[in-house]
Amino acid sequence: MGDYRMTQFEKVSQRSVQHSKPAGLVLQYGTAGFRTNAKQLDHIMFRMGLLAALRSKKTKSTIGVMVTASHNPEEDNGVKLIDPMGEMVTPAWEEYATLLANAEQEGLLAALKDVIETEAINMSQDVSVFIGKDTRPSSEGLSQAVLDGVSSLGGHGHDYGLVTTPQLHFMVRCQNTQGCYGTATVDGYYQKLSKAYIQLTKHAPNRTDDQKHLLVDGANGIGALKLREMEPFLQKELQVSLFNDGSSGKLNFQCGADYVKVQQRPPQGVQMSAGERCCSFDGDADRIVYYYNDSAGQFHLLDGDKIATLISTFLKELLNQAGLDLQVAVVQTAYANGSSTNYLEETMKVTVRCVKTGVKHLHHAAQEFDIGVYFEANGHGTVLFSKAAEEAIQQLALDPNANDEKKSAARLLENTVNLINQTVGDALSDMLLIEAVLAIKGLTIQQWDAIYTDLPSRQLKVKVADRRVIDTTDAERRAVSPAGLQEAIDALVKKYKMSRAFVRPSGTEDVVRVYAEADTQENADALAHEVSVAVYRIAGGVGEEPKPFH
Ligand code: NG1
Ligand code: ZN
Repeated sequence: MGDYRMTQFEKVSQRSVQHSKPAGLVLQYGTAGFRTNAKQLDHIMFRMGLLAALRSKKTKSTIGVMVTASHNPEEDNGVKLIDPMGEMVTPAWEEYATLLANAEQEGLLAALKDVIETEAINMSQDVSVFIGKDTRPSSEGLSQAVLDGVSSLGGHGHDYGLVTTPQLHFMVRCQNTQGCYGTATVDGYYQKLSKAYIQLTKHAPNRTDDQKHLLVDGANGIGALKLREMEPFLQKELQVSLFNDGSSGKLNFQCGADYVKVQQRPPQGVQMSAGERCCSFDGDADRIVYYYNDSAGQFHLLDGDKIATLISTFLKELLNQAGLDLQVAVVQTAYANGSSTNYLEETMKVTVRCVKTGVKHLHHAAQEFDIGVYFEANGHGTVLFSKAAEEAIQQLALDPNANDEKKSAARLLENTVNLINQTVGDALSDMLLIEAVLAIKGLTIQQWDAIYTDLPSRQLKVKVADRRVIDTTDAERRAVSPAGLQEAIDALVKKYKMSRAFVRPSGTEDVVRVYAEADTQENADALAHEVSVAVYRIAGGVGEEPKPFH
């Protein structure tokens, strides 16, 4: 009794041959999805299309698939899945992603059926998947492979083409909230954000054109294109000089947020005068850092920690004015500068929580508070408002009995909520929020920078044979294996003042990351180097032993 129509599984089987897996290749769904050289990713994309289709059936919602490798070099690419409310896919499904990705060609159907069975997925349920990509040359073909995966399970994929990562997250949430969060189009995104931004800047009426001026390094990526698109919506309330817009330079090469943060120097290709406010996006525009050169030519970086401080201070002040009793907390990782943590806890009296590296951990922790501000030091971050907090703000803004000061604060808070992309860190949204806060508070970038002074720090990488030999605890601040490593780090840290150091295996690169801070830059550099040597010797370093930093 053969069925003459092709079954779904036969179709998957047939199409998968066109996206065949190199035998023996093993890849992990890491802190930011799959990420490696683009040449190794075609089968991964097809399979993530399949998995997104299953996730859509399971959740009866739209799921997102973003093709990007963020701040990695142009020859890399990657993919991550977006859950219905616009957040990172839930951990159990990261495991399925790894399973599907590593099934050899002949085992793919069995792996797929395993997921279907374990999750009891109703295969007659409809499928809706939103797909976006960054500007890498490889993204075009790879996003086609995702679409192929979706359609071979009979699903409908909506291809948004070139979008920033946070725009796709935003649109997934809009779609699954039936428009409550906004309209699921790129224009809908510009409209929502620009409206809120223009409302906020009305509270800073006398700004000069100079004060509205911002230098932006687009990392030669998608953020540059999308900023150009958004500019007309901002009605000259922000006046941008855009550099590294992708017209000639290479993606993330000597520019972009990661370069500026890790190298602690300005990007190539930006003409900065003393005191001018500048910012850099990363390659998919979900990170932002600010910086300026002072009149002595000294470079000053304002990273995710400074951003979190500015935003949480602003929110706390507004809540006070509004008389709203809502708790503001800041979520950081071990990479947060010690001075920022100190300032937030001691001076600002806000709750600070430290979690493991990776956006999903920060996002999750931030959800536990009325208002959770989360930022990685590298500039990825946003603010989450609980439903109760949003309702309290809205109610007060409409309350006929509230006094003018309270009402005005509530309206400012309302527009702040609308300006923030609550799904994920968003360079465009964060930039507008920072610009609005500086305008309303009448702060220059130097005054913002002076809120607290960073401890000098240094980040390094060490190559080891297998980075999984390093296991950590206490939000990655201590290594539990290999034996002797933590003791070695403790002994080195003791040699310096105001010092701290930790190591952890990277989730996106085949390296061990080393972080150190101390009272002077020389000491931070020396400590980072000494810890690198300890990692090299105790954790199976490969290649040459790390050389001193200078
Ligand atoms: P890994 O490679 O796991 O350190 C890096 C960043 C993370 C996060 C991810 C995703 C640092 C030290 N690490 O992760 O914070 O942003 O990339 O892009 O910045
Ligand atoms: Zn990114």
